[in-house]
Amino acid sequence: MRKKANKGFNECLPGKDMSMGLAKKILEGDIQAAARLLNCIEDEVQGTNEELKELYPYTGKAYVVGLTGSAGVGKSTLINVFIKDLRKKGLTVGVIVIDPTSPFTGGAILGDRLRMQGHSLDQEVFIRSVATRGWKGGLSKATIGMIHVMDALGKDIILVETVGTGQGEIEVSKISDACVIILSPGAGDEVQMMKAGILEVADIFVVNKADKEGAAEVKLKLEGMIYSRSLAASSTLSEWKPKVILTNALGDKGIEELTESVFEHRNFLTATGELEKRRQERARTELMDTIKNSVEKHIYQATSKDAYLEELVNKVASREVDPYTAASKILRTFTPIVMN
Ligand SMILES: Nc1nc2c(ncn2[C@@H]2O[C@H](COP(=O)(O)OP(=O)(O)OP(=O)(O)O)[C@@H](O)[C@H]2O)c(=O)[nH]1
Ligand SMILES: [Mg+2]
Repeated sequence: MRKKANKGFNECLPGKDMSMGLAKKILEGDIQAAARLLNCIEDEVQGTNEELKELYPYTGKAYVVGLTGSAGVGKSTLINVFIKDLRKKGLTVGVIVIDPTSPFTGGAILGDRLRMQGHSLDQEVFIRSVATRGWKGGLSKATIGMIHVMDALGKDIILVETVGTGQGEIEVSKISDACVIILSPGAGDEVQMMKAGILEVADIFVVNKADKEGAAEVKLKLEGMIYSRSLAASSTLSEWKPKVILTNALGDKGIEELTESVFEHRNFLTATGELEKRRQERARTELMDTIKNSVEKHIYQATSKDAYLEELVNKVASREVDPYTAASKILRTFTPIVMN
C-alpha cells in the first residue's frame, strides 16, 4: 500500500530532500517524491524552484481541467465518478483540490478526501488537497507548480477543484485547458447571478444533482443565457459554444457525457489552434506572476528592516511624498535586480 506522505518543514529543507533529487525521482514515477515536492510548494520552502526548474522541460503533456462551483454543489462527488470514468478509458489522473477555508474549518478537506477515497489504492490516481490560507504567492503560483509536478509524474489529465466565488472561476480558467462550471438546483438563483465574465470562461456547464427538482430548468436557463450571449457577441461558427450537461454524481449518471464533452472540447481546441493559444497565455501568466513574486519577495526581504523604507512610509503617510514616487525610488535602487 502507498505510504502516507510525511509532511513537515524539515522534510523539505534544501540540505535534505533537495540534495536527494526529488525531480529525478518524480520523473521516474516516484509518488512519494511527488508528494514531498507538493509539500515544499505548499510551504514555500527554499529550493523548491530548483526542483521545478528541473521538471519543467518534461511538462506540458497533461490536459488540465478546472472544475469550479459554489460550496456544496457536488464538485468532489462529481470528480470521484469522473475519475472512475477516466480510469475506465485508461487515463491516469491527478487531482488538486483547493480549499480556501479559514484555519478553523479544515473539515472541508476531509470531506473532499472522503468523497474520493474510492481511488486511494489506485497508483494511477494522485489526489492532493491543499488549503490556500497562508499562501503568500496566491492561488495561481502554487497551483501551477503542483500541476507541473503531477504533469511530470506522467498524469494524463489533471483535475483542479476550486470553490467558485466569482473570482475563483476566472482564476481557475487561467491555469486550465478547459473550465467546467458546476451548478445545482435549489441553491438560489445562481443562473441569474452569473456574471458575464464567468460565462465567458466556461467551456462546459454541469448541472449536478439532476435527481433533484429544478435541474432541467437550470439547464434551460443556462442554455438561454449561452444563446443570448452568442447572439450579442455575434460569435462565429469557429467559436466553442459551452455545453450544458445534467449529472447525478451520487447516482453515477451523466458522467460519460461529461467525459465526452471534455474530449470533444479538447478536439475542438486542438483543431482550431485555440489550445496552443491558451497554453501560450498560461505561459505568459506564469512568467508574469513569477516575475511579480520574485520582485516582491526580493524587495520585501531587502527592505523589511530598512530605515530608508521606514522613512518613505512615514513620508507617504504624512503626504510629503506620494506612493507612486516612493515606489519608483525603491524600485530604482533595485535595478538591475539579480534573481536566483
Ligand atoms: N442528491 C444529490 N446529492 C449530491 C449529488 N452530488 C453530491 N451530492 C451531495 O452534496 C453534498 C456536497 O457534495 P460535495 O461533493 O462535497 O460538494 P463540493 O461542491 O465538493 O463541496 P465543497 O468542496 O465543500 O465546496 C454531499 O452531501 C453529497 O453527497 C447529486 O448528484 N445528487
Ligand atoms: Mg469539494
